[in-house]
Amino acid sequence: MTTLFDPIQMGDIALANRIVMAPLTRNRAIEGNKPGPLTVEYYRQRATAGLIVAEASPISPTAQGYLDTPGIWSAEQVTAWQAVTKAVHAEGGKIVLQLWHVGRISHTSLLPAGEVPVSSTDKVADASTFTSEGFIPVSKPRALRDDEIPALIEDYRKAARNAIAAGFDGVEIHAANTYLIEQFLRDSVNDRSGPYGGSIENRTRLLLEVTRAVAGEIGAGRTGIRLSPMTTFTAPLDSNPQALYGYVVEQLAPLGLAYLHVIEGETGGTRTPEGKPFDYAALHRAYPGVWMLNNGYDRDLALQTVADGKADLIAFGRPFISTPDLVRRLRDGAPLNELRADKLYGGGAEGYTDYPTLAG
Ligand code: 8OZ
Repeated sequence: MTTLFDPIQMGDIALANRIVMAPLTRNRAIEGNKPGPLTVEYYRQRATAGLIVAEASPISPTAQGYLDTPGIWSAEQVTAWQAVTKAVHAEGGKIVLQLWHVGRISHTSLLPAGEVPVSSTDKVADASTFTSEGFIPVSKPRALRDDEIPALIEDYRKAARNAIAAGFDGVEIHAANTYLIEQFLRDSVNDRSGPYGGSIENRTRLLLEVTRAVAGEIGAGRTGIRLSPMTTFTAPLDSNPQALYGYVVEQLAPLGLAYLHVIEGETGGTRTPEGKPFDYAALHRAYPGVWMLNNGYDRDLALQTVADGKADLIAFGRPFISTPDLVRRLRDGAPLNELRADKLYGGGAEGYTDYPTLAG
């Protein structure tokens, strides 16, 4: 029987166990949107994870939507990330970077002078973002023109190349949590006509073009994707999530990707939103590759889910923030540290690198 603690080959990446640190925004980047020394230490402390998915990282200055997130567009950022990947590899860990474009979840004050957020639509999101002025409503976006899409895809390709130059084992394309790619996927946001709007096929086109570009650049075996069919973070659900995400998975299935990462239910919230059923097992049946699940897993559910073959990998978010030695604690059945929720976003070492590990 397979357990959570067994190794697994995931595309080109060999993992020591099936416990994944989920991508987690912590807003502790230093000047130039670079990971600093505290971030090196934070990931080093968590390197016993089978895989770390490093936090969502904007692929270009225009892709940013929150204060102090670390980017992957500049040479300085590549150098800064090298310290992170080196530290994780020295501990025997594996680490991929989540490639992020926020789309319309941004504010002009976070963008290069004169720019507004871009999206599939020019409709403003009913959402706020964190800026130097605190939490404020997002700016009205402009709809990307079809002829701007090739440059956008080029930004993803360059970011993937940069991630490999920074020493990452691969990348995860962030197609979840109602950011840019999901703003194209869902008919609740995407009001375009033309090749990127209308049918499910057209709304999925951007995701597939990005995926092929990234996989073509760094190898499919180093490319993963994250999806969140039922998350309503900054946008309503699609009118037919089962059909939309069923098509997405069917299209991704033959590409030979490292893994597919699916958030069940509402990201960071309930796994089973009231009155909103979704058949995740149907997606899994349609996907032949490595299957990662996330959201609200505890030890028992994670052990059972892997033992039952319902997932190959389980990603843990908040448990990995509070408990750097989560793998050992899960193995021993030891209790986890308490999360300091007031230290999640921004700040320094407190609630970031000062959580204790078990002695001995
Ligand atoms: C929390 C705060 C800011 C960003 C996501 C990247 O939801 C995020 C995020 C989460 O995927």
